Amino acid sequence: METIFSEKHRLRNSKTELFGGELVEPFERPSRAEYIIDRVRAVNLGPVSEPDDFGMDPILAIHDKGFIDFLLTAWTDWQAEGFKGEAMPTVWPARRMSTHIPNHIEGRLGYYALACETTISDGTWEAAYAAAQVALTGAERVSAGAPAAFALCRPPGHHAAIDMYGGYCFVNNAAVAAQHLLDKGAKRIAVLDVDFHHGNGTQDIFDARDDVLFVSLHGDPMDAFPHFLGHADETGTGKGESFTINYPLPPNTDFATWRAALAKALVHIKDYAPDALIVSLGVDTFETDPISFFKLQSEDFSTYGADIAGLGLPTLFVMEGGYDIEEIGINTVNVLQGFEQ
Ligand code: SP5
Ligand code: ZN
Repeated sequence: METIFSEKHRLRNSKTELFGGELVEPFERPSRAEYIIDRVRAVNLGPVSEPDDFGMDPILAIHDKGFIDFLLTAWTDWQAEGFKGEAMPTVWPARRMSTHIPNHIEGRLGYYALACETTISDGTWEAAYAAAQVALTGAERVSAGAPAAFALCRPPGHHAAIDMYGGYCFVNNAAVAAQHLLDKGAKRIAVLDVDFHHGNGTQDIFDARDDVLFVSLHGDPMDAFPHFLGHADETGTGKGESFTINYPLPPNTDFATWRAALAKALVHIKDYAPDALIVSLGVDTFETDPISFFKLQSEDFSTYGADIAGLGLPTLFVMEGGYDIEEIGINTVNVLQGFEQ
């Protein structure tokens, strides 16, 4: 399987994350991608290629223009205020407040953020842009007939909604790739999100659409980030009704329980008969992930990779989360090798 990878991921190198009331070194850090690409090379998974540049249009096909303009200038605008730390919101348009978009950067941060653990700093936009190009290049390969490709995106994307960033995500790489496949002639795309966290951004983007099926297995939002989306009763709206399917799972879910939910998800995907599958691949379901509560073991990732391959669909894997950094390369590549066996 070909891997698409850009060294520009390193430009996303924020120094702080708000965690437990303290500013800590971010869980989503550059070494994540280094461990994964090292493992890809160590097992000879296949060629590693640089992304092509598809420009801004495919990003603007998914995201609100005002939101992207905000991301482009947020760090400069923040610095212009003379603040010493990295950019983070401190105020939100909460219940019954105005939704006018403020002028001041502190107001705009609150308007466009869905969470404040994720800071914006130097290079954030450049890395997020490169990650989207990685996903687009992977989609291009699958569109051209590759049975599978791995878009090693960093920063991740599945929490980024039409006009919101957060959860370490800025541009929704999987959604940008899905739209690209549709634009290239696919009629239906399925997105299977196996990251520990609910893919609220992807769900938001395709909520009212029937040309993208969104299926997610994740920690129950009653107990896990992003807390405010991902319940089983969210099934899509309007034309998109029944094209969103959520499997929230409780703390300490083991592989047997997780795999049973995956089996149900795969039946829905098969029935939908998509032209291609996008897997939002987060390996934060691992038993020792520092911020998650599922109990998958390394060999389980190989097993479920093979389960996904059973669909027989052209498949683009798009990297999302995973924070047990020492094991992230093994677990990620186990899925890809399990798929190829
Ligand atoms: C892409 C992705 O995986 N994003 C995840 C963002 C999660 N950020 C908030 C984490 C809050 C974790 N609280 C964990 C408590 C652990 N005891
Ligand atoms: Zn996650």
